Amino acid sequence: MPDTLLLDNSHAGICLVTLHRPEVLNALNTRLLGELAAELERLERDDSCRAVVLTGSRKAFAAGADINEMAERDAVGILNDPRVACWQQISRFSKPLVAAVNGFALGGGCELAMHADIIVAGVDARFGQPEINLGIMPGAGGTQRLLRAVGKSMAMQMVLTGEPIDARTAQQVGLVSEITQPEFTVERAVQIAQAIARKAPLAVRLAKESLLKAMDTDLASGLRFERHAFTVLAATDDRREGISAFREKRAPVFTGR
Ligand code: DAK
Repeated sequence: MPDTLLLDNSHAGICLVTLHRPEVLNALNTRLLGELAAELERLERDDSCRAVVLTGSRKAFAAGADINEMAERDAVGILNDPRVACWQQISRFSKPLVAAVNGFALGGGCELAMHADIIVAGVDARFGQPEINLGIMPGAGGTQRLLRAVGKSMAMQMVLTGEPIDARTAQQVGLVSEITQPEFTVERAVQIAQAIARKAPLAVRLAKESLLKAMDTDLASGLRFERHAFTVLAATDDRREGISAFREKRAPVFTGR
């Protein structure tokens, strides 16, 4: 059992993963990142899990990399840093991932939230990349995913000043899809995950992959990928079922084939 994560499987089809190092605002140390990477790898293979919700506490989603642990690493240690493999593992997760963010999402915490496909935030959430204040810079996608999410000017401002943005600004610039009262953030994220979990699994998987392609490829290649994925889905039982259900005015029963 992981000791830096709380796991809740009480919502059908959904696994709710809660970061749990409350004494340090969920600072991401090697243990937590390793446990999270391992858990996502396990959920990847678990057919009963259709989508994952990732959250932290009311005060902090995560306040970044564990600065005390970072202080122990020199340049050589960073080159062989086991956390790099954890981040790579997390970024390969192919099922839908919804982040429910309350409080601080800073540094690695903001980067972790950006690994999610959808971010729902409490009104009190703060997103920031304060690494510059420590004489470093983001190292887990904070320059790449943030720029793609919020555009050049806001990403530059956040990374170069280290100043966080609030939830409303995060929503205005497209980092966050919805804002809720903090007590409902997780509930809303679970609702969204459940809505996705009811759809045809192959369609969800390929749609996610296709959307992510748009982040890192040119339009022609992205369109080629989309056409290919669309053609693959044309041959599925779930496509036949979806269309039949519509015509027969009933709810579809998807099988994932
Ligand atoms: N690490 C370790 N401990 C932390 C922490 C952190 N990031 N953030 C907070 N804590 C601890 C505090 O030290 C404090 O512990 P005690 O003093 O009680 O023992 C406790 O959590 C409560 O925090 P505060 O007392 O500071 O609470 P406040 O409400 O006053 O302030 C705050 C909250 C979030 C504004 C403040 O704690 C803060 O500024 N925290 C640091 C935020 C930060 O700079 N984060 C960026 C870290 S650098 C990598 C990839 C990515 C990264 C690194 C490597 N590779 C792929 C290798 C990422 C780097 C970063 O994220």
